[in-house]
Amino acid sequence: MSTITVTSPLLPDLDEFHAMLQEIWESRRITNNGTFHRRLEEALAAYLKVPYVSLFTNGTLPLITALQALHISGEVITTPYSFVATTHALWWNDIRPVFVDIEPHTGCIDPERIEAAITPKTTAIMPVHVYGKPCNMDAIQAIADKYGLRVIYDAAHAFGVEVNGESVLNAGDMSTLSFHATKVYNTIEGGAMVMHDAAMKQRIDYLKNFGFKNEVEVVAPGINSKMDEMRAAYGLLNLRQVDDSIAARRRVAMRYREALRNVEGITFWDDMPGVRHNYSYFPIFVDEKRYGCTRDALYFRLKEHDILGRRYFYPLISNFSTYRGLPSAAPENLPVATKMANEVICLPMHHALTDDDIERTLNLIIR
Ligand code: T4K
Repeated sequence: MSTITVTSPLLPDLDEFHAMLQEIWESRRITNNGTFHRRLEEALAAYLKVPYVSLFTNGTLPLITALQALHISGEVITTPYSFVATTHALWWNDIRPVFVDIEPHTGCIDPERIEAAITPKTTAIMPVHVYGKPCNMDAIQAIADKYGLRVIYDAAHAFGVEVNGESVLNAGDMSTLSFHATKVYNTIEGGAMVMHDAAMKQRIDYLKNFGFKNEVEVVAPGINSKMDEMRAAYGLLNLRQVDDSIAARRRVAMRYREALRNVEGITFWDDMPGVRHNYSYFPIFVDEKRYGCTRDALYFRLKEHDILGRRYFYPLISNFSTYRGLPSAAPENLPVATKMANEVICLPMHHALTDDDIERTLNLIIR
């Protein structure tokens, strides 16, 4: 029986990719803001309905660079329920993370708990649209405006997500994306930053190229995080098929929901009204008492049958050794996140799942 992985990369047509590689080979321009890099930035800005996009080599460096560009220091309020890169970006900037609990109906930071965590050292909020579920952006912005805080969204999971026709990437001061192989849209490794004005786009473009403004001027101690031409070309091809991929993921989500709706002890989220979801993940939550076995028992049962779900995001970031000692990391401060991390399994979710794959997975959950 074949292995079913939690995700599988969207791959461009090899012949088309080869034709693009041929073009790159002939031009001999293989990186440093080449033609494909520029074309992909424009194509993404149009697709995502955002004013400016700056490409990066992954989804972690735009987070680190955004904090640098906005001169964020002191303390930043963030969520413990995310991939560890979110908090690591703060650590790399010598910023103290302050963890705030999440909403049970989205998994995103709970705006009602943010104000209590603000201190004179707080300079920003870094929320995550976890699994592509939109944060409560209006409430977060209202708090940020009241206290003069910046908002940087980790939108690694939120490619193409819209609320009432507006991209979630337009919220806050900046948003960052990951184009890792495991994401809805991938450039193998890759990422991007979305910003609102040309001056910031210019600054970010300098920062991701060591800070160089021209051959002789460096505006700031930047980093090297430029996407190369091969990945940009690959990204252009994948952009053509991402809508079909999202539609295929949606069909998987619909089947999972239909089959699991009345399974005692298993819960999941439905679509939110007015939201264009990207179905990047399909988390289910296992209530041990009602389901009759633990989350881990179900996780390992799936694994024994070559179905590789993932316990994203267990352990919580606040439980990793680097962050465990922070006062805000105490489990009593994070009851909703702690419960979610202990109950979650992300089921296989990607465009290439067959009906057999889906039924094989469901049959092991519905006993
Ligand atoms: N912020 C958030 C909220 C994030 O979730 C992430 C990354 C970031 C920031 C940082 O973005 P990047 O710097 O990574 O661009 C994955 C990814 O490495 C990571 O990008 C992602 N989030 C995180 C949630 O998950 P793993 O360790 O779970 O991946 P792995 O290698 O176990 O792969 C999962 C499954 O996917 C495998 O069982 C097989 C399948 N797979 C994977 C790869 C890489 C394939 O079929 N083909 C492949 O090439 O981390």
